[in-house]
Amino acid sequence: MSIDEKSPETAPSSRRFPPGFLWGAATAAYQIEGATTIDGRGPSIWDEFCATPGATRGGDTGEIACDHYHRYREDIEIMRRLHLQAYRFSISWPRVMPEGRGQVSAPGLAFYDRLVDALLEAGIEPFVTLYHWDLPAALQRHMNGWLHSDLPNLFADYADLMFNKLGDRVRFWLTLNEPWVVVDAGYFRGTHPPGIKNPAEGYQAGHNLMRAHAYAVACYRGHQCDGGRISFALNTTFSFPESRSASDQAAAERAMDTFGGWFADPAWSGDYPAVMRERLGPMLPEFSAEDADLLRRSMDFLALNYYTSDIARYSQDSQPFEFDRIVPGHLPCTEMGWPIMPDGLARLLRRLHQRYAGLPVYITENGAACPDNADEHGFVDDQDRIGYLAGHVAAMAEAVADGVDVRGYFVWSLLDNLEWTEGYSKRFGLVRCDRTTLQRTIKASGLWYADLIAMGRLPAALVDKPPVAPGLPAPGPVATSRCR
Ligand code: IFM
Repeated sequence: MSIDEKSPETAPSSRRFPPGFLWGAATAAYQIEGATTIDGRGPSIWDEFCATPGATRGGDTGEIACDHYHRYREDIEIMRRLHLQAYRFSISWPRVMPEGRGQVSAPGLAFYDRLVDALLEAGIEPFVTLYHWDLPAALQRHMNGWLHSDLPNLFADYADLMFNKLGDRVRFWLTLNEPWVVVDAGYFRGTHPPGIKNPAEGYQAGHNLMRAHAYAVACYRGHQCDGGRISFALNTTFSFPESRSASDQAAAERAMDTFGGWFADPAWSGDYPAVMRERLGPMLPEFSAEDADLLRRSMDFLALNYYTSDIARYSQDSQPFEFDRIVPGHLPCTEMGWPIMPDGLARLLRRLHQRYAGLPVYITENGAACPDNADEHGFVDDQDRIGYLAGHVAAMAEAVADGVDVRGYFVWSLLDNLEWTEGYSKRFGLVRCDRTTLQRTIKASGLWYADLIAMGRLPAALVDKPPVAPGLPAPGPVATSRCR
């Protein structure tokens, strides 16, 4: 063992993380809680969607999920064994407000109260997401969900309830998880509830989501919680230009502006990227001056969910933005069919650092679905997941060494859980959750992560020889056959 293996202080800067850096794991309510019909919880759009025959793989639902609602103490004990310093979870809106407005469920609120207390007792910092896709079904049924212009106000009322309840103990808040996915899957492609395929409605829903974010942030700032910070979780990719041509490079810029920029720009500057305004015309709603004011600087930190990257190619036929997003076919993929591209993370972090200058970054999700095989004891030796995580942690360390202010990293996910329409067939957990007994077993990746956290810096081997290819696609033609 070399000297810098022994002490974080003497490790080279490229392998150290700043003091106070938080290592965590993330989950979401509908994916793990179960207990969907007890203690006054109302139905969410995901309960209703999963009940539709053929909507999810194998007809899987969140009815039981990991039964975290009843087993949260056991799960926190596991977090302690993993040495987690932070835990990101979401509140189920219909668990605390069964109809989404008006009546409040005391047992629902009490659950999150107990959860936060138990986390703090275990020395784990809670990061709370207010909306991870489980809209109260009543709001969809009676108000048409995110298409209703008043939904942002109702969301702010719900947020206010949670700030009042937990704001004395929770210091990190996320209003929305991945508004891009809500719009893309829910309103463009119709694969998530509410199952709409209408671009104009998609842009309207996205607009109301960002207004909801802004109103909740304004409400939070009104509470003046000491040291509290708020943002929303942005999912996006780095788009590598397919070639060095000016047209491909401009296409890559447009690909990034219309993905991450679509949601992060309004929360930074109060409006959508210029390319969206120019090319979408009246389909893109306008923010009122008041909404724009609330939106501007409404992220106290940048919360990034990163899984993969892509390649952009100029294409005149692809209107209105004139690019094709290409999935590189020559790289290994996770079980989701997502190419493994840690270098995209390093590049994206540098780009975001320049574009949203001064914002600290937390990587609020990163992880891999892998074809886990459990042995007779339920143990999973998931070296592929370790490789994925190690490559991305190394990429993050590289960005930190370049001056990007990254302050935390959360693995998606703590537990194997309901991967939405994929049901339980795709497993992201550091911890296996047996589908019959719900027994939890820490995987090899969980043990690896616990060691990494205990060391507080990267092992030398990771820097000298990253376990996964850096992931920069070679310029030139790419096949799309290996990854979906
Ligand atoms: O499971 C999801 C999560 O709910 C949101 N981000 C991506 C994860 C993996 O698909």
